[in-house]
Amino acid sequence: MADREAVKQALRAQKIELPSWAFGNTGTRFKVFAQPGVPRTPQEKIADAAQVHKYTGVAPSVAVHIPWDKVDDYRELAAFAADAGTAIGTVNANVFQDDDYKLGSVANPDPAVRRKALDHLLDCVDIMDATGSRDLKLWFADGTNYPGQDDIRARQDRLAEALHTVYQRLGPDQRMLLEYKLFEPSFYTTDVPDWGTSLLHCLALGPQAAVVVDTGHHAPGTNIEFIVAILLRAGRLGGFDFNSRFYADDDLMVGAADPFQLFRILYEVTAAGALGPEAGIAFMLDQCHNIEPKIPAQIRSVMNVQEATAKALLIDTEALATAQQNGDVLGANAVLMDAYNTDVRPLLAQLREDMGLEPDPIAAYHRSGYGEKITADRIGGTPASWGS
Ligand code: RM4
Ligand code: MN
Repeated sequence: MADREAVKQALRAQKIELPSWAFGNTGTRFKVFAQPGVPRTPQEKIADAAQVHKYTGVAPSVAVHIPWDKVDDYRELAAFAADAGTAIGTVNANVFQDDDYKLGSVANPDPAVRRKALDHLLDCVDIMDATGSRDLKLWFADGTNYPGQDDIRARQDRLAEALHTVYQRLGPDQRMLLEYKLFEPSFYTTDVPDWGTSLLHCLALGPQAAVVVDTGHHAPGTNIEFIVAILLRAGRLGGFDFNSRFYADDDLMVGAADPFQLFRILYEVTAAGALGPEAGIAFMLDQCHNIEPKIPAQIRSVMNVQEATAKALLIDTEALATAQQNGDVLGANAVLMDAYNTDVRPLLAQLREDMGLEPDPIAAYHRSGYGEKITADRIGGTPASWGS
């Protein structure tokens, strides 16, 4: 049986990064529903993210998205984050919301557009230097809508060239994380549609490039934990963008649609010994809270990742190995299911008490009055939203 204290130690070591954009107003292309108290500035988003860390104790950084979180002075922003009790984490580049990018960004047939996109990516590395961020996360909307629209191989060449230039610009402790997504907004071809394409680019670039698995970016039925195992084996799993999907890129709360899948993914991580920070796996959330209140939704998401991780850590690995070795199919499966069916909430409540936190982070947040305070204080200004 897994040792409870060791499980708690491992859970303490896991750090979950929050997305700044989760705190702004978001929606679908049909409607963005405004919520009261939503941040109007990057600083207010960071303050809200700090609340999530305050009550969970395991979410000590917030990813920024540029230009949504554009400020004049990024050193100052990093200092602000530190004062608020958090830190700036991954820098996300945005080369998908400008009219110039209609035919793509770094894979665009027009060299002037490619240059503009590349300059933005290089600017993002400057921001990382100022904030002390380790990771640059790249997701490209690039692709085509119609057969014949552009040359598939030429687009890959252009993409590779841009990635190479950015890679050369990275400092020795910085990494490039390349995300993939099977489709949307491009419907015929997407330039980085899957982990294989991402991995090929990363392998060509060098050891500081790794793949990001956004759990929402796969076709229904994809065995994501298999992808995770393969990338871990290759030493090229850079991190996760966690969220839940029912259909496509839904960006719902992680662990909400399929907690069993999340458990299976985290089992691959724990089995590879890749939970702690030294393994360099970034556990990020990439979510939007369109109809639910944002700060409690982020707290819930962090708790969901912790619950799945705790269950993965509770797997009796010795019993599992024995059953596997003996070809005991049902026995091996039962070992996994025993762990999955364990109620880990008391263990996590205990862990929080050990850490000097309230056992129920959501209740503690509600009791704090922070939600009421931001609703009263944040009057006027423009609430942060998709695209700003
Ligand atoms: C993309 C991708 C990126 C995220 C944006 C908001 O679909 O998942 O990681 O930065 O959405
Ligand atoms: Mn993502």
